[in-house]
Amino acid sequence: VAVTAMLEPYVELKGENLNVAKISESGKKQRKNWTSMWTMLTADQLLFYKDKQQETSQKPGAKAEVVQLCGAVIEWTTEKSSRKNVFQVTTNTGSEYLLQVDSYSTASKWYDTVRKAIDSSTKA
Ligand code: I3P
Repeated sequence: VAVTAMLEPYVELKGENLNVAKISESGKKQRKNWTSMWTMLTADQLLFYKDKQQETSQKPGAKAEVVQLCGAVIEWTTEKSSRKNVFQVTTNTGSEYLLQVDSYSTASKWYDTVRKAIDSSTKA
């Protein structure tokens, strides 16, 4: 078990505040509304929480928005926002999320790691 675990690529990211705009839900266009979300990456999901407190909250209803990465597509975009460092995640059910943060190094760290999670969870 330990050996297999070591061979798995490390794709998780701990919580960090990213700006998120859901622009499409199941293929239906949504009004763009940028929100700062406490974001985490697991091996196959992006999790959006209102804030860091909500992540550890035991209260019912304090749930994350879950984005399934199996079969998703990620790409940088300069056309869908006037903001810098914006990338889009499109799920296999047709939901589209824009993610953004002013720091390029933070944005590219998230982009690269989410891309790896998409690749490994899609292959699995
Ligand atoms: C939108 C808001 C967004 C902006 C969007 C506007 O207006 O200003 O921040 O996106 O531009 O429509 P409203 O709050 O009235 O809905 P960016 O910040 O990403 O540029 P868009 O219509 O060009 O997407």
